Amino acid sequence: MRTQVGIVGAGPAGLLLAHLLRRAGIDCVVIENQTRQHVEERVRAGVLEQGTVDLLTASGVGERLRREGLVHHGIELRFSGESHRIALTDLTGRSITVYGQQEVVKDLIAARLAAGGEIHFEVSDVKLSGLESTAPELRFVHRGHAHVADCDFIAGCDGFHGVSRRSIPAGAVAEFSRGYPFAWLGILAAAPPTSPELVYAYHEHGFALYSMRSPAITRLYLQCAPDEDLSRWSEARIWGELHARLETGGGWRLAEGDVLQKGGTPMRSYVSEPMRFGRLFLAGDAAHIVPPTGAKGMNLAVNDVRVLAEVLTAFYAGRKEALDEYSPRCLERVWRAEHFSWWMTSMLHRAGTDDPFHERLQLAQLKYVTSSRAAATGLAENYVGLPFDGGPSQ
Ligand code: FAS
Ligand code: PHB
Repeated sequence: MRTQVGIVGAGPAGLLLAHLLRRAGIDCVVIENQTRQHVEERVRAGVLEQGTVDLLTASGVGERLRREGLVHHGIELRFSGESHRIALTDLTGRSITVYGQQEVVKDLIAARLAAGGEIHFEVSDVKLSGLESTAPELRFVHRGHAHVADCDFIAGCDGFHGVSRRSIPAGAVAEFSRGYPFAWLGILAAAPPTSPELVYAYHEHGFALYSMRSPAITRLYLQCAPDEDLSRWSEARIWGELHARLETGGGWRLAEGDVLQKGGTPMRSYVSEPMRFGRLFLAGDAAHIVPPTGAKGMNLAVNDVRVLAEVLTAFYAGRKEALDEYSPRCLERVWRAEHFSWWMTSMLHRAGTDDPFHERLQLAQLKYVTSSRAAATGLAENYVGLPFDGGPSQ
């Protein structure tokens, strides 16, 4: 088959890129190695930045998001038995929307299929070649048949463990990474949220995060060991730790409910530079990973493909040099988000080792960010999402 852009991966990055390219009149092929059901049911991110909401809405896939998304104007930081609200909208004029990543994926799949586009699910044996030529090839097997897509460009939107980044010759990229001595255990519970906003808790037992998905579904995370055996976490133990870490002296209580899903999220900071090799462009988790404490992962993927759709549109309009803008423009935002995600993670998680100096630094940072308008504004403007391409933050 012949296409302008071969897209590997039908997660938020690949699907939104396909949507934006179609709107620009650019043809693309989307291949995905999982089933449609798998990608639509995979529970991951939950917080959309203002810019993400605006982009999805402006590009015509925000109708259900506007109807079902929960718009929030603040978050809470809990430590030393007290709760402190960060008034996101008062401080920045922008808000966040709580809307599960899987809902965004469902909306984008529906939009592509409704527009007559295709998504090749359950592909295998994906191979990229000719990346330094002007006619890269995407080979894959689908329903037992081998296919070759002759492309102008390939977009590697296949996540951290995908094939795209691994198709770049060693030495052609610089990799930057940082590990953490903890991970997250996450649950989805059939319990009505009892807090109107998200709660980030710093506690001697470890970090906990209170989030939600709907008026009937609560989303909760707690810090655990990086190699935690989740089978050792009974529901009773999970709820016990969540009560201990989230409930301060203020009388607020966490509502329990049936645990619908339980899973682990590894903590990693990672960037691969540049986000391009010849005619291969990496976007989203294929190029970078952030610890989820800052709720940046999916939002970064959105910005990457927003820029990629722009530069590809410029290329086809005759501005060949636009391709060179992609990686540097994306990396500006990537590194800002890497720092913010590392900073939120370092401030809120117990390091696991007895380090009283580090704990006092954390408390000093938490007290400062909840008592100084300037410090709170710094957290807020990163959390709601800085304007795209470094525009004015107010
Ligand atoms: P994705 O990984 O979402 O999508 C890549 C797609 O490519 C997948 O569908 C995969 O099946 C497919 N693929 C892989 N290899 C392929 C191949 N060889 N051929 C074809 N297709 C292939 N972020 C937050 O902000 N908050 C969170 O709470 C949060 N929780 C997370 C929990 C988990 C377990 C994980 C892994 C990530 C989490 N993230 C979170 C980050 C996550 O939301 C990512 O940032 C987001 O999924 C990035 O989207 P994509 O870049 O599209 O990558
Ligand atoms: C979520 O609701 O899944 C969520 C919210 C905020 C985060 C991470 C995950 O920082």
